[in-house]
Amino acid sequence: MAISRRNFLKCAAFTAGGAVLADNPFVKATAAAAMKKEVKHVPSYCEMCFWRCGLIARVEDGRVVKLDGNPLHPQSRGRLCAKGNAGMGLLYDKDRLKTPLIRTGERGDGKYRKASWNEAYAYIAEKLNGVKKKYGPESVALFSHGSGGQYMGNFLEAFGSPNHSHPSYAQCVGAREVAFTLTYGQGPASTAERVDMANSRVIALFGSHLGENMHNSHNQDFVDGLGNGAKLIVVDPRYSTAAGKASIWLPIKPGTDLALILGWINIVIQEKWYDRDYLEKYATGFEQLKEAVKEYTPEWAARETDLPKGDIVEAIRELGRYKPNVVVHPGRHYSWYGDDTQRGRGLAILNALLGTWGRKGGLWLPPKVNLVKMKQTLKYPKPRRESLAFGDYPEAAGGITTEVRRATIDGSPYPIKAWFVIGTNLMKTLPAPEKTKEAVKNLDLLVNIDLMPTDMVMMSDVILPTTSYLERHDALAIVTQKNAGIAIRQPVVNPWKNVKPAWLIAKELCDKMGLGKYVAYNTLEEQMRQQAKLWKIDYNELVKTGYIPVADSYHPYITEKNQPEFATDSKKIELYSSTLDNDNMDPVPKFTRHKEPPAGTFRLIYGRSPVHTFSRTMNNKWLWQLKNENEVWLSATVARRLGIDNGEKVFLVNEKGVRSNVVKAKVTERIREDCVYVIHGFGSTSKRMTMTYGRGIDDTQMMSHYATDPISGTNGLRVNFVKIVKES
Ligand SMILES: Nc1nc2c(c(=O)[nH]1)N[C@H]1C(S)=C(S)[C@@H](COP(=O)(O)OP(=O)(O)OC[C@H]3O[C@@H](n4cnc5c(=O)[nH]c(N)nc54)[C@H](O)[C@@H]3O)O[C@H]1N2
Ligand SMILES: Nc1nc2c(c(=O)[nH]1)N[C@H]1C(S)=C(S)[C@@H](COP(=O)(O)OP(=O)(O)OC[C@H]3O[C@@H](n4cnc5c(=O)[nH]c(N)nc54)[C@H](O)[C@@H]3O)O[C@H]1N2
Ligand code: SF4
Ligand SMILES: [Mo]
Repeated sequence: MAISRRNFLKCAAFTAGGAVLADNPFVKATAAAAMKKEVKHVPSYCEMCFWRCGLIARVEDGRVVKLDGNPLHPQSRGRLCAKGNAGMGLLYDKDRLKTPLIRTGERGDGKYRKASWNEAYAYIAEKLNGVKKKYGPESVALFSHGSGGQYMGNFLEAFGSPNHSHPSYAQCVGAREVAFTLTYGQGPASTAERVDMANSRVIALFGSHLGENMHNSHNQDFVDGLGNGAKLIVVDPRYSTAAGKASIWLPIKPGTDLALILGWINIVIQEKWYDRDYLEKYATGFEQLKEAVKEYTPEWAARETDLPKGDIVEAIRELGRYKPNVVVHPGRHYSWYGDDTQRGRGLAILNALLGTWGRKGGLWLPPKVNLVKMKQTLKYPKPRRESLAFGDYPEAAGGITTEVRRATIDGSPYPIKAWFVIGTNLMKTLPAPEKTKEAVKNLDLLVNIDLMPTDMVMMSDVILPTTSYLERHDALAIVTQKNAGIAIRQPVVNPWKNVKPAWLIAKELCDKMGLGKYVAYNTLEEQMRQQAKLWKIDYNELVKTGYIPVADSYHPYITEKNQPEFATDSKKIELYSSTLDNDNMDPVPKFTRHKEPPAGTFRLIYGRSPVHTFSRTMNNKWLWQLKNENEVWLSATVARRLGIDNGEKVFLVNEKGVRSNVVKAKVTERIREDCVYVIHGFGSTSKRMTMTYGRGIDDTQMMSHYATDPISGTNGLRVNFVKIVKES
């Protein structure tokens, strides 16, 4: 049994106090203090990123001193990643917002006065009523990321607006969800991606820089798979951490992934690597697919992708040999080049040909859970107008942030005049940040609900400071991994200063606007208890353990009795998409070339640091010590040509002449010559973020361009070209 810190201190105090130092008053005082320390272990779940691992907080005298993974929770399995471990850095960040603030100067000049919550609500209510009267309730929009979004979403609906948008759709995973839904009738993730890497014989990654992209149990599965002898194929213009573990690394020309995918599909069909029985039973459109891809020969794919033909062929044969216990990882961050739904369709089709959906080592089947969520008791009013957040994109499946921004600028199809922003730093998250600034100029009201004085927060009219995930309840979470369970988020410590959780802010805003009837609870916990009762779960037990598994009747793989269901029109896997055909889009993906970097410029690509999440952790003093600035990766050949030494100070200039901050050059053989790479999230422009202000390159600042996917409406962000300039 491990000695707890409390017992250890007790022992130490006892020996010290009992012998030589018996009369030392200082020792007596500390010993007494140590004896009195109240130690608690409180379970909850993490939101340093959106993997939402179960955690156990060690709280001493009301202060969190350590966070560990909850062994019961399938997404942590007893461990947290570095970001999760550093949660106290957010909780106790001295730069945190402490009280509501109302702007007194011009937008963006950083001048605010402290306000009470009532004053802040009154200010918001007056402006909202003005917008409603002049333009209608639908002229209010919400941008959200994270757990607070649901409560503010309820507020928006009660107010009468359908304009809720999410960076996790248009700047992240949207195109994947659309692509897989077109093919399989649903996406490849439930709570998290259902990739059975721990049991795969061959894993292929397109981008998907696992190990840098640090989602806890996903990386555990990846490592287990490699430990079990899985072969790894990595397609990445950069020799990523994952590429370092690969038996085949394909340093693809950026933007040509679809050429490789189509080439592979063609080889699978020509060389008959596909799973014939599986396709006969579950898929439709094979003949049309075969016909459509026959022009995509290995020679052609090699030319387009700048990869050796032999490697292309060998990699796909390796997948074919071990099918169906293999997986072409569906990926997560999809907003790359603007043809991202079609790239996703290609990955979905490849998996279908290899028969991986519902197979061990492939993509496990979605769990069927019979857990009904509590319904809104009173129906929200029907919005007078349709949401403009879906644009004109035929398969848009989520609110598109950049559509709301566009409508805010040009007022069509109707004006947007107020923004609520919660849990997203739009200045770092949406491409073409100059457009975000332009849109904000048109607003009558901009409210931000956040913990930190970020770039976006410091543009607001009203700043509402909120609790961190360690200080609040959030609605009970259904966790669906290979099994299902319920997880609780509960305060591990009392909220500090004058901050409030999002559920309370939404409720109080509803009250203020005369919409209180739409909120059926006094405290969220009251509702959580009701929900637990409905699910026949012991709430008190959940409070103690953090996670309770629910009925285990679930089988991850296809068997005779356990058959997959596909919610497509044909009820089969659609290799040829009739929906896309109806939309006048390519029913089978076609390759189109993307613009290449003009001479003297490089394509800007980006990714993650394993110890940071987007732009939200850069001011965290623990993580700051691990990494407080990014660098520009550039190829050693290019560096020689430009006379840049490793570690030399450089900056980037984009096609519109926008200049980045200065950082060190990382001269390396680990990247192609046609691109440069930075880690996303750095380069804060907010002086109140004292640890991170002005540090590092902001990739978003360099993204004057983006390419819109015609099917899903999501953004392609890897279409910007930059020059590298030596500071000297
Ligand atoms: N530590 C940490 N982990 C995270 C996050 C975080 O913020 N921090 N965020 C989470 C979230 S929400 C997401 S969406 C994911 C994002 O992480 P991923 O889904 O892994 O993102 P990708 O864009 O697929 O991968 C980035 C890699 O793509 C490579 N790349 C660039 N251009 C191309 C190209 O044209 N073709 C190919 N094949 N590769 C290319 C880059 O070199 C880089 O190695 O990470 C998740 N995990
Ligand atoms: N240029 C570029 N743009 C990108 C990406 C990229 O790699 N490069 N990645 C894209 C991807 S994959 C994603 S998912 C998005 C992520 O985009 P965002 O979710 O906008 O990510 P962050 O920049 O971390 O902003 C999060 C904000 O939430 C605040 N916050 C943290 N915890 C809480 C909380 O509990 N409550 C509230 N109310 N606020 C909180 C933080 O202080 C911060 O202001 O960005 C996308 N945009
Ligand atoms: S992966 Fe890390 S940061 Fe994300 S939820 Fe899990 S412990 Fe927290
Ligand atoms: Mo994301």
